[in-house]
Parts: sequence; structure tokens; C-alpha cells
Amino acid sequence: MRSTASAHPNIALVKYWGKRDERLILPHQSSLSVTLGPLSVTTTVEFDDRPGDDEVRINGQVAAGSERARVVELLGLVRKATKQKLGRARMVSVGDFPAAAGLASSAAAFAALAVAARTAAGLPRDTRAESILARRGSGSASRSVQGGFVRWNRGRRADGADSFGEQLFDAAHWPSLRLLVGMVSREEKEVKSRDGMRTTVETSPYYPAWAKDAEAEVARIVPFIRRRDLEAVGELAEKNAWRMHATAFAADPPLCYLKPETLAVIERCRELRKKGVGAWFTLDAGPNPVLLTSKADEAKVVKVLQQHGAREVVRCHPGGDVVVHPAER
Ligand code: 2P0
Repeated sequence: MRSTASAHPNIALVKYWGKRDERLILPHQSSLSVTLGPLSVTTTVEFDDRPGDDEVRINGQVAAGSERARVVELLGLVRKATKQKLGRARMVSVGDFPAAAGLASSAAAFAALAVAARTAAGLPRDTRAESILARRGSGSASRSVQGGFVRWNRGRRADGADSFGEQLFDAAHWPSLRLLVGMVSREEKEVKSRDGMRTTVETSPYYPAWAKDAEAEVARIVPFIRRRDLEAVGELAEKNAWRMHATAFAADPPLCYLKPETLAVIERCRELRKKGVGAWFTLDAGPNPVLLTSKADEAKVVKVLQQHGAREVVRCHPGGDVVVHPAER
């Protein structure tokens, strides 16, 4: 009744921004990401046979409030999915990267939790069911159950059974790809993704155009990834990031996740490209840009990031599937 799983976070090349169903976490559009090694979150779940309150510890602290509630809800879904009688759970989760890095730590956390909880409950490994369960914790977590390049299919069904992450290419497909997170700010963002995307859906006049365009871009990027065309992937990812942020700027109240340092790094990317160094940015709901580059140009891009406001650079490459640890006893 105990299992431990590790999952990587991911960075979307075509972003998820906006839900059509808040409770089931169903998106308005498909999205596509690359799973990020070597960063990971490791989670252990243990059920015992007595009833009682679940115990939730995240990065050494007892979780409370909505953070705890999201974990408890997911554990409840696992209890419903099994015929076994499961009592209270103890859940311990530890990440090896700063939660405020601007990387979606929730993606890795809920992917690891979904797999560890299902396995601890005696359910068989099932990537689709794991992705759907992870999605209920955090939308982007549906893309962290598998490694490499993963498309989260929007789906059409009201119950969400067709809205899950699907691996298109594994991590070995493009080993020379590098994703460099430039930590220009460690401030906690003012508006969480969940709230920001809700405001955008409800108030941005550009929202319908965003959803339609992003769906088309997911289809367009796949052949570029297939042929490992960094320039085509980089250009599409940049454009998609600008469009997500433009849609958010147009919300009421407006949402701006960029800081002056973010723009400075974006400018540097353009200059690097003029000098023949391949570097393109993408940006989630925070100020820290993630630069796409190749192993050959990695050192030059890291140096430029450090010279222009990045206090730390986190170096990533395509990462693998969720790993279930061998039984500890
Ligand atoms: C993404 N983001 O595709 C986009 C781009 C942020 C910007 O997924 O409400 O933490 O838990 O489903 O998954 C961050 O949102 O939001 C996110 P919920 P989540 O990676």
C-alpha cells in the first residue's frame, strides 16, 4: 500500500491558457510541451487500513489550505477508482528545484502524485488514466506523466475522458535540444496561473482568437519537432508565447507577467540570432524566460543570460517518463 514515483516538470512550446471546465480542469485548446530533465519531484504515498485525515507534507512542511485540499481531492479520486478499502494516506513530496523558478512545479508534483497514489492503491500502470488523474490536480501535469514531447489533447467529452497527455516523441528523439531557464526574478508572482487564466477567459476580448490559433499551432509544430528543426520550433514557440501574453495583457484587469529583465533577455535572443547563435525564448505565467537552444550553442547562451540579468541559469534537456521506484520493503 506504499509507492514512490518521480516526475519531471515540463515547458510548453504551445501553451495551455484557459479552462472550459474548472472542476474537471478541461482546457479550451490542446497544448504541447517538452518534459524537462534533470529536474524532478519525488512523491511517496502510503495508504493504511484505518480511516482518518490524510497527512500531506510538501518540501518538509505540513501542507494546509488549498495546497492540501488539492492533494486530498486527488487521493479521494484514487479511492473511488479502486475496489480495495483504503484508509487514510500519508503523502510526502520533495522537489529538487525551487518552486518559484517559474517552472510549473505543480506539473511534476501532480504527475508524481497521480502515479504514486494509483500504484500504492494497487491499480495497474496505465498512462492515460494516470494523465487524466494528474490533470485533475493541475492541467499541465497531464503532460508530465510521459517524457519527451507530449501533446495534451483538448478532448470533446464533457467528462474529460478524452483530455489527456499523449507522447508524440520520446526524450531520445532530440537529445541535443537544450532548455535554459534564466532566473531573472525570484519574486512570487502576484497572480497565480489558475486565477490569471480565469480572468483572461472571462474578460479578454482576444480569448476566442487565442484558443483557435493555439489549436492550429499544436498541429503545425509537430512536423518541425519530427525533423528536429530548431529554428522552426523556436519561431513558433516564441510567437505562441507572445500571443498567450498578448491575450493576458488584454484582460481586465490587465495581466503582465513580464519584468524589464525579461524583455532585456528577449532582446538579447534577437541579437544572438543575428550573430548566428540559435536561441529562442518562451515564457510561462512568470518573469523567467526559458531559452531554446542546441547543445552546440549552450555555453554561449548561458553566458549571455548571466551577463544580462539572470542570477542563475537552470540547464535542462528533454527528460523521460515518470519513474516508479522499486519497492522499498
Ligand atoms: C502551460 N501554464 O501550458 C501554461 C503556460 C502557464 C503558462 O499550465 O489551473 O498550473 O492547475 O490547471 O497547469 C500553468 O497552469 O494550472 C500552465 P491549473 P497550471 O504550461
